[in-house]
Amino acid sequence: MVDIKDFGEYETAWCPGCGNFGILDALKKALVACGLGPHEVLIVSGIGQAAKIPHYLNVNVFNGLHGRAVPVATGAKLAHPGLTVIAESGDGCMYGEGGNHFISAIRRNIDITMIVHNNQVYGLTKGQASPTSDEGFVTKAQPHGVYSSPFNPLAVAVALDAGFVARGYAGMKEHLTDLIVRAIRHRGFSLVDILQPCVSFNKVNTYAWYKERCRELPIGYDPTDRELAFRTALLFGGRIPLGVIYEKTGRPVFEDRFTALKNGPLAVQKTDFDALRAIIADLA
Ligand SMILES: Cc1ncc(C[n+]2csc(CCOP(=O)(O)OP(=O)(O)O)c2C)c(N)n1
Ligand code: SF4
Repeated sequence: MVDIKDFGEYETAWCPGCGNFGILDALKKALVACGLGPHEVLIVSGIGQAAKIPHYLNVNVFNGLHGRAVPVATGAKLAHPGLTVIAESGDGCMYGEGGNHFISAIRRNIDITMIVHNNQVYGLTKGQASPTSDEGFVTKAQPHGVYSSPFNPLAVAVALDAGFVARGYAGMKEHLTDLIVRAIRHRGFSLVDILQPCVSFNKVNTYAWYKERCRELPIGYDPTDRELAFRTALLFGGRIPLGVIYEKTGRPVFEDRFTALKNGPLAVQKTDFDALRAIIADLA
């Protein structure tokens, strides 16, 4: 049986009080609840404070370039569909540098779980605005306040008909654990956007700020109602709904369309070098 200790305990480089700690804890608990052993899980990240998460877990890991977690996760899932593949990074990494990959993964409906630590700021590089920063947010790099309007990942995901769209909060660990479990179990692309206080560089969206606003979705909320999901995804400010905002099953999953995978995972298939040489010769 899998135990939380199997995922290890490591010293971190995060500031005391950072929301990343709650997310790491919830993730470990979710993996245990799913009964997944470390060898069955791959976590891919990019660059940033959130992207250090695989350094602090005993699982298969790949820490790549800024914004490139999703393409690596996609390749890994195609090579080995039996793995539980999680792409996990910050809002800058996933929605800024990796924004187009986010959109493409939803359109493909590849069976990966995307976990985004959304602190509405670039933490690692000391507090510049990120794509989810509110308009007017003042930073050292944006002394007159942010001019652009914020990117809304949930509304974009619902608009693209993503199969599973959820929002959690790092300060509500049990609730967050349940969301991650449901996201991992969902077959197809799933997004868990997690509100994460950055105690060093975001002095607006603090624990107290979230406590006042974050509310679980009402009992009876129907996540299969896409119009309702879209309206819910637009709520941010006075009230912030948490939970599974949209869920849709039955969309074809990307890896199921690959004839090459009918003979088993690429990871264990033998390479046909003669066929490969013939293709290269044809291209020459
Ligand atoms: C292509 C590229 N652009 C910029 C950087 C510099 N950089 C490193 S981390 C980072 C911001 C990370 O912010 P976010 O993804 O929100 O994660 P956080 O640190 O807040 O967890 C930036 C801009 C980089 N490493 N590579
Ligand atoms: S800078 Fe912010 S995001 Fe980075 S470790 Fe510190 S509190 Fe966390």
